[in-house]
Amino acid sequence: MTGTTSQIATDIRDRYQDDGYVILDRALSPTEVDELRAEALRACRGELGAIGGHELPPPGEADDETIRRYLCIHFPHKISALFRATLAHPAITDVLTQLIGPNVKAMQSMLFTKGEGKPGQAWHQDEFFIPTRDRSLTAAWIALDDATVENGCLWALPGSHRRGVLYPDREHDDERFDCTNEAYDFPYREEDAVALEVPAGSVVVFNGYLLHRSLPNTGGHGLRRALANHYMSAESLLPWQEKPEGIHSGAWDYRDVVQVAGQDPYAYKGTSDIAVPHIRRDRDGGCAK
Ligand SMILES: O=C(O)CCC(=O)C(=O)O
Repeated sequence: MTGTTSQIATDIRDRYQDDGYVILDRALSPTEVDELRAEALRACRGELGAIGGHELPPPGEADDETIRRYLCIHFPHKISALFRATLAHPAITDVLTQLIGPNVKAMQSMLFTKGEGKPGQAWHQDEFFIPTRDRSLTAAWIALDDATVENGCLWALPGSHRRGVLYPDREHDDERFDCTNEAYDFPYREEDAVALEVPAGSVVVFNGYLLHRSLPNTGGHGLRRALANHYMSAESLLPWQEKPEGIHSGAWDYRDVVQVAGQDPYAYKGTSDIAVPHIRRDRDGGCAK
């Protein structure tokens, strides 16, 4: 590493440790962003494979209308070689290996299309939903449009990851947000939140304990697309999703994972096919179970 490169690496690590996030400005090229947008449209058209909760568009429906039906598709990397390859985008793995360690695996992707009027997601910590044993969960949120306050960019409470505490969660009926539970009772003020406005192609890399949210797309200027991928240290077991019967809880390790850097110390276990791509419920028709 040259002195300059190593200084950049130190800056990234310092900022990540202090704030709980770093922004990689325009890490993906405009061509890569265009390809991901085109793949997002194919997913919404149902051309990539089955997605739970998805309905095939009526014949003749305009692409614009088709993509606006949905808020978020979970696990698009399970039906798309491009989304799967993007998990291991070099600009992202380069930073992940500096923050997490040499061996990194991915377990989740989420494709947000978020047209005008679609809700945001209330305050939450990703580790609440995806618990790692070593607290290494890290997100790479790739903006596929310029993300602005108006169209529903991410917001973060800088430094809120540092206590390493997971706050309680509850259901809510706040119309601004989708049906995902919200975190509450945390010692940070709304006024301290910062809007993470970033140009398309930029990546917000953030810690699994960082409190973050997004607001609705209230703009009249189009979609706010983003691809959010989740990673962790390959050394840590992942006690996520339902544990199969008969396995001791301490041994449960979710293995529907993709190795994106280094070695997998648990390669001898093989991988499984567990995650099912599906549409996230937004507030259409309410959030009743
Ligand atoms: O993109 C959004 O609107 C919300 C994303 C988010 O909160 C997440 O990826 O954890």
